[in-house]
Amino acid sequence: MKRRTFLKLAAASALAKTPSQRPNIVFLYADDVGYGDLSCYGAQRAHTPNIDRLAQHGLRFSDAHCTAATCTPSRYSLLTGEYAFRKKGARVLPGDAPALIQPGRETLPSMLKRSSYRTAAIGKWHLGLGDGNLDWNSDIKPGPLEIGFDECFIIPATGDRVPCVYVENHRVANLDPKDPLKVDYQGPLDDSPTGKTHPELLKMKPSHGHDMTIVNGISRIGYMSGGRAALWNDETMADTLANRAVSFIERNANQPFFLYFATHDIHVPRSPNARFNDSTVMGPRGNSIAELDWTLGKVIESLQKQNLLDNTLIIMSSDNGGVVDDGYQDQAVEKLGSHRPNGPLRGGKYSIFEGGTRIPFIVHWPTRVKPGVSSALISQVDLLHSLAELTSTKIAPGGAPDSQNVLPALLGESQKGRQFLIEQASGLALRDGNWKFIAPNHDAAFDKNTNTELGNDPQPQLYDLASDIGETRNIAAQHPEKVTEMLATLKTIAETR
Ligand code: NG6
Ligand code: CA
Repeated sequence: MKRRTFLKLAAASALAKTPSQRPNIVFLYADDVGYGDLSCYGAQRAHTPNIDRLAQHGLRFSDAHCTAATCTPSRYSLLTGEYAFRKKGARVLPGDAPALIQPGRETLPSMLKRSSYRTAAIGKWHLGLGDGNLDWNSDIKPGPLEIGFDECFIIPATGDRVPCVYVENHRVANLDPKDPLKVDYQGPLDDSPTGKTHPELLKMKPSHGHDMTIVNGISRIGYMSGGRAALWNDETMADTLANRAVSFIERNANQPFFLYFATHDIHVPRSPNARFNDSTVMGPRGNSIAELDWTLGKVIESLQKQNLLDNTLIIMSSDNGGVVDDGYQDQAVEKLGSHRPNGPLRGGKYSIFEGGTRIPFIVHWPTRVKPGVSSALISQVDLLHSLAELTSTKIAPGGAPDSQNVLPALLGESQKGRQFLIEQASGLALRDGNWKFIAPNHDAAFDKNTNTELGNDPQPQLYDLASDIGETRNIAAQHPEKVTEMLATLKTIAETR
């Protein structure tokens, strides 16, 4: 190595080691938590003291977004820095879907890994595993380890989809080879009772769908057989995942780490631990919010114990908006009372209205980020570029095409985030500052199962969110020139990268 290059490298690494440049990074990804579900976002019937404290000592965003109104596409965007509508097949995946993110792609963990971060994925995955013919009894790959995570302990898909087992690195955890695990989404693998044939066996009944293999008295989506020793326990899931997160933090206390911690809470089936039974008056949905808050508390406690809290950048967010009845009779509707999962926003999970993608987003980093509230328009797709900027890491050529550097907004140094943002549900919408344009869409306008206003309309919709955050007045007819302009912008962004 030439001397000059060496000196340059030495200088770069000295710089890189200054504490403010290389914080530990914890991304706590809650599932289905809506804009109005946390007390720091106005909830009255749910109390989230740990999350509130994070917001009180950190930066709380009022206009932050996941890229889509469901899980898989949002997570895809967060990890790749690419809008999910560009990726064929990036929709809610079955539990036996192949890996959606191909090894070799630039990802958030691979970028941080190049910067010597130790990386882990713990919790919900839902981005597919294997290359199409997965044998759950042998090595499960490609998966998180092939796209930049050093270790993982994951729920393969969702809590309500088979297989109901954890995968640790390349293997199903606790699998007994004498009881092989099989998964099928086409039909039953044996004559075991299902939710459909034996509803009397269920402790939580479905309200729609979810009537296939029964695990722990809860029928799921999809069929599985075998793997009995490996089955998870829904009621200790939050504890199991929190323990894994704490262990990762403890083991890596002496070097920068990136923890992608994706909770099962508050997705269905909502089966929080019995110790949260009286946490709220809203039944399992409310009590799952309490369990989520407890989980964050465990992470904070561990960081404090390791003396790492001051130099850890914690981001807490959600993968899509809130939903009440998402397929089980869990009293969520009956006990909701005055609680508004999506606060003042219209729609929710699955919807192209703001309730679909505008979600809680809190940034906490005591040595760098001043407490406050930010109205900057930012998206989870921007984290890859922004954290590359923060850690002075180069993004691989062609990587993260839709990710913008919003670091100044993320750190509270600027109130300006992006100008434009595409929101995705069954169709697309465009934000241009406070303007919101929803492209004409002939899909159903309402989902009876979940009681959701999906926001689809064959006519163009235009809203001014500055005066109408609830998207109640379609002013497209009054502003034809704005409609034309925004449709053109949406097309340009969607068709180019
Ligand atoms: C839907 C499921 C819903 C939930 C969702 C994915 C039915 C009827 N509904 O298809 O319960 O699992 O998919 O949620 O099966 S997400 O948060 O992972 O996107
Ligand atoms: Ca979700």
